[in-house]
Amino acid sequence: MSKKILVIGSSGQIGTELVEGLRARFGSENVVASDIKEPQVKQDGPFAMVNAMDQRGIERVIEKHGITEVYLLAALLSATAEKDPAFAWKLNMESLLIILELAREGKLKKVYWPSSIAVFGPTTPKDNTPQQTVTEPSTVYGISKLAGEGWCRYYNKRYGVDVRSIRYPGLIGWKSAPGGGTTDYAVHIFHEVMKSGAYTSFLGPKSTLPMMYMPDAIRATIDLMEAPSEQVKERGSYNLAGLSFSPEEIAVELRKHYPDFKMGYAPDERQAYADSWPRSIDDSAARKDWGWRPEFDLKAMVDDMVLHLRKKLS
Ligand code: AKB
Repeated sequence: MSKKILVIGSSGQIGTELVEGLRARFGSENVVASDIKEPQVKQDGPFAMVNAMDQRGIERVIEKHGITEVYLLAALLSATAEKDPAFAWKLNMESLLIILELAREGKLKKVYWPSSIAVFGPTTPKDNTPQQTVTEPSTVYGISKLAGEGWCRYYNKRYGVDVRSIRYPGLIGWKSAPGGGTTDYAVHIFHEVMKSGAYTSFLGPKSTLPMMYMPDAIRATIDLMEAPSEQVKERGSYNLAGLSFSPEEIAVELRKHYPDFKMGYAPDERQAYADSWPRSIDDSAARKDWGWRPEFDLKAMVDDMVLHLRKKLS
């Protein structure tokens, strides 16, 4: 049977770029995008309007297209989830359990599900945070991701489900808009510098967080899914590091392109979530098991973002 991929939550920040990356690699007709909202950018290839909690609807799409692999991206992120914790838990957990069950029943060969640095909490070591360490998350988003990692490990161990996962840091890209995360400031800042030359950050100047440029994140995701099964030793979720910076540091880098750029600070409730997360991540397990290496450092990421976003906005 040939590879047929379904991306659930394809219209969000990661989905928009992942669908493009998967279609470039495996052919447009072999990647079905699905969401409850229309895609952010027009894409060639099949699209299905389906809710990630609608088990029958998902089964119908899987049967209709002969799907063999699912990338489940639908979720409420940290800031949005805190506004409705009960719904965040329901969406983030139900959608995962539906897909894991379908895989257990043999209807899918492989599953990808993203976790996050939000599984860590204030009691976790902040620098070079290890793969295995204290995980006491303080957001409902982090609680749901930690529980999800447990379910992935369980379905793999008990039923042999081939599920793979990455703990994403904050993701930065120019093709799609972020949706409701604490790390979103690192995308907003680019749009605002180009529109108005000024930005007020909702995180304080010294809030260093682990981040990653989207091309690295998409490559990591597809590489992990394509790695031979025996190399994927971590069946909860892999730590992944790209770069780490604070609002103050990205402002310095942006001033190399926009010398008059004005940065202000008005920390809000998201500051507490950021304060509970690591500053940097130890990703040696991903490097050793399936050969992960990031390509973009802060300067390379800012240069590339400015180049592409400038073109896009003009
Ligand atoms: C968020 O800020 O909620 C996300 C994440 C770190 O998973 N970008």
